[in-house]
Amino acid sequence: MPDKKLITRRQAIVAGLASASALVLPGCSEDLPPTYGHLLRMGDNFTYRAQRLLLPTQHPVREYARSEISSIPAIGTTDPGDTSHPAYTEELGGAYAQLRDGGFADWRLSVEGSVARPGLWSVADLQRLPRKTQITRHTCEEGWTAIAEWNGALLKDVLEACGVLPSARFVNFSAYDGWEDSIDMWDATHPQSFLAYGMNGRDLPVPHGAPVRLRVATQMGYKSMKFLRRMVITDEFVDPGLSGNIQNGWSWYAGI
Ligand SMILES: Nc1nc2c(c(=O)[nH]1)N[C@H]1C(S)=C(S)[C@@H](COP(=O)(O)O)O[C@H]1N2
Ligand SMILES: [Mo]
Repeated sequence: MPDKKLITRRQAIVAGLASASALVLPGCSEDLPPTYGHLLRMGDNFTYRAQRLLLPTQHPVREYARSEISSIPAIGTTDPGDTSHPAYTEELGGAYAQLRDGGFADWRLSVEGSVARPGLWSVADLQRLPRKTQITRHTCEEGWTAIAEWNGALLKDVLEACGVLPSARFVNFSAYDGWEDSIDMWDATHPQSFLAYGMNGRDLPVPHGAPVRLRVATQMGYKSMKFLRRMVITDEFVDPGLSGNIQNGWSWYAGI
């Protein structure tokens, strides 16, 4: 809703900085974001904790008008079912190709872990939840940004429908190109975190993550995982190792 007056995250950060004359980051382990025990990962601690201190409530990121939608390049895996793709495996890529050829009618998102009702979600199941739309800016670590409209279900609504347990702290995602990543509950329940099945008013196309991708407006583009396969809710951080962002030298936490 671009015409609605919202306090943007930027304004909130400025306000937070102005009042936080002494920004102390206490060493309470509960606040610690996960790291991989790697020296370079210490930056995660700082950005994560500083953002959580400055933005204790889930301020929305800026939304745009339809006229501001730009063309968004498809980055990384453009089709996990393409046998020539370096990430292709028969198990994942082959399975994706079959689902793609069937118009994703057989696609199911497996929801597991710290939920009262684990299960398999089809696109139609997600479409039965309230359909939400956001026009937000996608920011890639490679230096480009683009504005698109995303249509989908709030991740929060999906989690609630699955009966997420109070002990749950992380939502872990796996994709058909073998990628694994996670976000914390704060970002997962943010009002602009979507499981998107549509883009610019159409079904989500394959290069952009069909049939369903994560869309996390509060973090850099690489956190918005495409080609979703599995979603595991955990009480503890799960380190995906080389299947995660560390393979690219990217931080686990990439708040913007
Ligand atoms: N599964 C998967 N998700 C992914 C990627 C990828 O290669 N595989 N690339 C990420 C990166 S770096 C960016 S910038 C965005 C790009 O989204 P787009 O291809 O829709 O532009 O997807 C993110 N999600
Ligand atoms: Mo990216």
